[in-house]
Amino acid sequence: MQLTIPPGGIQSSHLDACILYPSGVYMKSPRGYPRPVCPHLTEEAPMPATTYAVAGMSCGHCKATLTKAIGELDGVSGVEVDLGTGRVTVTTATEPDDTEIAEVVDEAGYELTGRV
Ligand SMILES: [Cu+2]
Repeated sequence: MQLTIPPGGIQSSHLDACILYPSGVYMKSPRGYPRPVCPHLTEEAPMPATTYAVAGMSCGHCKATLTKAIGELDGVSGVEVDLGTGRVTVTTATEPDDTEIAEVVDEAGYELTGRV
């Protein structure tokens, strides 16, 4: 079966209601329309977010440095740094490699003390 992802990708709100139109494009099914399981459910499954405790962050510069350093790792699609709580949440395509993340945090001058 030929799959075509519409421009802009599948919206998450469509995930429970995707049907394949003859044009080959998945769109939200009209109300009452039978709803076969959308193949994008597996492809577009929510990416895991892992939160780490990181010591040594104090300002916006720290935040920017870590966001960039961790964001450059393979498979990382998002980095959220919370200076107030000293936590860094990393969104990844697959289960993140803690050792690899700890390494870049260390290289940037901070210390990853573990998962939260
Ligand atoms: Cu700083």
